[in-house]
Amino acid sequence: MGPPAARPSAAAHDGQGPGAAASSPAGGQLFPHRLDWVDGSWVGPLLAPAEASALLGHLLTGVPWGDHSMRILGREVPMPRRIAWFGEHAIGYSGLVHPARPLPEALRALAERLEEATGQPYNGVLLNLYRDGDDAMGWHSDDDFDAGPHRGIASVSLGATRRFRVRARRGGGPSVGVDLEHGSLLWMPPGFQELHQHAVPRTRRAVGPRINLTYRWMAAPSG
Ligand SMILES: O=C(O)CCC(=O)C(=O)O
Ligand SMILES: [Mn+2]
Repeated sequence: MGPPAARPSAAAHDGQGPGAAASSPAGGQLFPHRLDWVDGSWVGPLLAPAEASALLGHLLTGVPWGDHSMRILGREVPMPRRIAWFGEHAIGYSGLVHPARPLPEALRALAERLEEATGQPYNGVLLNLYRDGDDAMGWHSDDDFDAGPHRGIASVSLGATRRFRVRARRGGGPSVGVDLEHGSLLWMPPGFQELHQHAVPRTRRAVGPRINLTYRWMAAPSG
């Protein structure tokens, strides 16, 4: 990672998709055809379209999706997406504790591929299901859990292409966006969450369902 930047670097281009060849390996493993993005993050194709479609279909029907609510300006409102958690440890999310639950085989196999691609292990994955363009995710950073020594996040997208936006946590400045396509991987390296927030805004385009999987490492709870 380069030196800390107050805002996304000039290398980020709005709406740019994967395609640029990588010159440097990630975590000691070469990941070809990636686009280097903001402050050490990158996006690239991970799963072939048929493989991504098979996984999407499997997860849409096979995952126990949960509907939750969130508090905005003192009001309880439905969360505009469905979620599920699989991981070695419980996670606190949206005001609830989601218990530890072993990763199903397909998600464990994907964790191993991500470990190879990014050079970091993963022991948990948060799944978000965006049913259509009205489902979205507001500005936040993935820093509300103890990631121990493995602070990178690997984010796999399946289904409809949605724009993922990033902005500096401090100092203002515009956000930059990248389209996350079916079967793509976005890598957010250690240190990224401390500097940046991210969001998946609503879209007026008619889009079908999208599932995003954020793979994380969570340290064992102390005490
Ligand atoms: O859907 C996405 O691409 C982002 C999901 C996300 O930010 C999260 O799960 O924390
Ligand atoms: Mn996030």
